[in-house]
Amino acid sequence: MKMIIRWFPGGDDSVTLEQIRQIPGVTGVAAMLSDIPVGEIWPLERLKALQKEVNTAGLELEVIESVNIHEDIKKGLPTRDRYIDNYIKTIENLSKINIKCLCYNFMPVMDWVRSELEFPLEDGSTAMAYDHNEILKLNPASIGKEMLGSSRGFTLPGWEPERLKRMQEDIAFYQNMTAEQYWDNLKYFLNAVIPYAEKYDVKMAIHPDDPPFEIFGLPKVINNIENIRKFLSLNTSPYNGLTICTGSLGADLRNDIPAIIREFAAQGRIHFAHIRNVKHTSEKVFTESAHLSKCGDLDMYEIVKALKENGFNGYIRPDHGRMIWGEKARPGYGLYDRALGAAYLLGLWEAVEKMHSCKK
Ligand SMILES: [Mn+2]
Repeated sequence: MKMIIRWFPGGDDSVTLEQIRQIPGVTGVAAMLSDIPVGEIWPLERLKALQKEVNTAGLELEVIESVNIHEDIKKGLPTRDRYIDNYIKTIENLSKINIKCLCYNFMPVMDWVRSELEFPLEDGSTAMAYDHNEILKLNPASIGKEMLGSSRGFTLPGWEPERLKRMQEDIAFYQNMTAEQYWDNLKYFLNAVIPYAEKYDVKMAIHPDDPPFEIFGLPKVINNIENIRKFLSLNTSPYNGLTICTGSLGADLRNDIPAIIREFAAQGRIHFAHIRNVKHTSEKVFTESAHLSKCGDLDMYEIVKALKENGFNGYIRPDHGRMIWGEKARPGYGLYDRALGAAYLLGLWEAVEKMHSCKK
């Protein structure tokens, strides 16, 4: 297992590589080139420069998160083949700098959604929050503007300006698509790309839908154990794998996260884990919380134990943190709370590991 932290290059992060280097036990980062328009090839020279910058700070560039999928692929348009070819070329370039894991998602139109980015918690910190009723009150075309309006001037991954411009018409497009057609488009993408992921030895790790329930009539794919089974059966290569995001899946209280991890880690299909906690006040209403089990609804001991006991050998990062100690950062991606999260998760990992060696 390798503990890493998500970092945004190009001056688009308040957190520095030097700070990340000083978090005990963290050896690398997950990063992306957010200025490359979705659908275009990521240039090798840019990737080499990014890797050099990370290495110079004493860290490894471990995971690319994310290379986003062009909407034409998700829509199944004839133009998708050009974008799939570009995606394959990007995978080839990632292999040339020895990247072994690529995180992506297959959410239509909009990426992750929250109703508030700075929700005040009792202890004086703030966190991102979701209230389904508040989301339904919003004009779907304006959600992005509202989210970006409170992002402190940072880009929000998955909320690129070009995506926002087309949001209304894209939402309308999917109203006429059945869930099975959407699955077919995902299968078409996988069957085109996974053979190259194998060839170039880059494991593909799809991120769950966030939130995992339906909004504005848009299709959902990676949102519960049945659909994850279905996804993995579309292409059975181990290179067709998962990013398990405990907070995304955990937003639906019916999801048993340790059970999901046990099943798919044992099959060698989990390559990357985002670990964070959520605290519900009711169904579909939650705040992101500190990582500790006692701070949210998820049992982090059981989650780490499920990974360790089922042979998980991939990358873990603490996911979104709260904003604490007066920090001003991109929502979810401050230094302090994620550093606390990393230390806590590494503590749980060590405890589980040592309990196992006692039993032997
Ligand atoms: Mn995540």
